[in-house]
Amino acid sequence: MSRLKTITVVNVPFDLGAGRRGAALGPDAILNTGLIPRLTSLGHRVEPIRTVNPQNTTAGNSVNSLSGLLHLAEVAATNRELAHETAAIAASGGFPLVLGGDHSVAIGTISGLAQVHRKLGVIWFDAHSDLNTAETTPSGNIHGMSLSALLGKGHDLLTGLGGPSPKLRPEHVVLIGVRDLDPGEKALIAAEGIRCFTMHDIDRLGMAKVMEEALRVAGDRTDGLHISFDIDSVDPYEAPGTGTPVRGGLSYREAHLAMELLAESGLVTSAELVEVNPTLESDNRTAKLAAELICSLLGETIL
Ligand code: 6HN
Ligand code: MN
Ligand code: MN
Ligand code: MN
Repeated sequence: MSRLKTITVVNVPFDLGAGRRGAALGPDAILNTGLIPRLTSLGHRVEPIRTVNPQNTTAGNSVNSLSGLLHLAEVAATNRELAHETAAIAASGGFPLVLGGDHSVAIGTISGLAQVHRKLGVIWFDAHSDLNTAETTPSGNIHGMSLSALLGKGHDLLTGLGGPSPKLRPEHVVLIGVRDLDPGEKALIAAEGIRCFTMHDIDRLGMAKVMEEALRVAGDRTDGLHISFDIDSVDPYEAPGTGTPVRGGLSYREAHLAMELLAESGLVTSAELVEVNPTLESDNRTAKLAAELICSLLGETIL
């Protein structure tokens, strides 16, 4: 796969999958840092931006408390539309770059990609694992359930979105940066045998070794590699503008090194950057970091 890509940015200003509002402002904050000219100067071709325009309303029966899932109808509708976009971009050989939004948008991004890549590998950077279900969730927030839905566990409206379930096989998924798991998530990681590099593992092995192994797992007999990057994987010192910060995360350089090694691998076919919440900071620090990490992933180097 060529290092120079035809990139289509898909904005998803949606935050009803999270417990607090504000991540809907993430795409604009990231773009306002000058992301597009920077990608162009790397030699990529950048197509006109697409925006998935969800009904971001809390009116009516949007809180579906019967199922225990908050805003299920809105999450499903937004992700259905997003899946159409990523499927079309991937089918035409382009590189979909999704800007969230909360992490529930991974359901749409990856459900679309799975229509084109039957054996998609995913590297999921996150302080959390997003492996809750309606039975195990402590919050009802669907952004904590996106990876489980993609693995076929959860509400039919989420698992069945944009094609048959499951969208991903557990042996093709790698988690990196994890440090806050709920009991049901720990059980699912063990039951499914999902590769999980916690912060403890990163401390012990170093990020270079972790990425080498992650690429081996997610790149082994897969036909595409997606990067789902929750900005809360990075330490809150560098990324304070996010809704569910957890201490003890990736350092600035660890995050960049991971992106640089992914770029070097030449294997990445799509990416998403989620959970930037500009309302929680005043200096756009987290959006700037997000844009930088995207550029590292897409080939920007120090020298
Ligand atoms: N995220 N495990 C918690 C929950 O509510 O299920 C937090 C989830 C955070 C989700 O950051 O994408
Ligand atoms: Mn997440
Ligand atoms: Mn998270
Ligand atoms: Mn927790």
